Amino acid sequence: MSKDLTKLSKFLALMLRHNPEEFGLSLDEEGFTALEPVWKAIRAKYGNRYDENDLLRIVEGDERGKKRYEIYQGQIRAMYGHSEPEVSYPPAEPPEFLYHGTNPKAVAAIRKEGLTSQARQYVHMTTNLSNAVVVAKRRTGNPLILTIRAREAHEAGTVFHHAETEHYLAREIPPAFINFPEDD
Ligand code: HQG
Repeated sequence: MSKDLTKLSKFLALMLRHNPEEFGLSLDEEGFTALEPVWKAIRAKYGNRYDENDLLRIVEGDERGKKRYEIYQGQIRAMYGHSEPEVSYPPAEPPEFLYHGTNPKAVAAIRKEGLTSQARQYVHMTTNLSNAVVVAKRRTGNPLILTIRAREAHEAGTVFHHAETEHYLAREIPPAFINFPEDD
């Protein structure tokens, strides 16, 4: 994705994941909002720099095939990653294992209390090991990949959601279902 489109994608994240009210948007319980006011906010910030094709390219996914947004019947939503606005998903059965990339400095706390959602609404996990590394690299030069025994956690009562092809969410993951690489 060109740098210019990354800018627009980040602006969409601000509006659709973190701060819809600031832009006069209200999200429904699945995170959808009408496209029209979203375009209004894009034009207010960037004038005519972006058109519908740019938005469609972002929705299709970035160069790694990572999809963040979805358009459906004149509405748009962020598929995951929300902080403040409460977004709900149907429960889903997870695969046997999921991955979560993190910072070695967080490991002591995660061993004790498990993975918690921090500033977001859910803990984010992926089926894609290399994308887990990319996520962790945003925070550390020394990424550490945790393996979540997701099927086992699910059977013990943790509720999972399938937000996007590679992305699963849960409110928290108890430490008993996390494999730490240093324990191998
Ligand atoms: C850590 C990206 C201390 C957690 C990706 C992470 C992702 C704890 C950080 C999505 C902890 C939270 C989300 C505990 C978890 N004590 N630290 N008990 N439990 N942590 O950004 O997963 O590219 O909220 O390991 O695809 O890094 O933006 O979550 O390091 O799916 O579209 O606290 O963001 O999507 O960080 O990333 P984040 P994340 P985009």
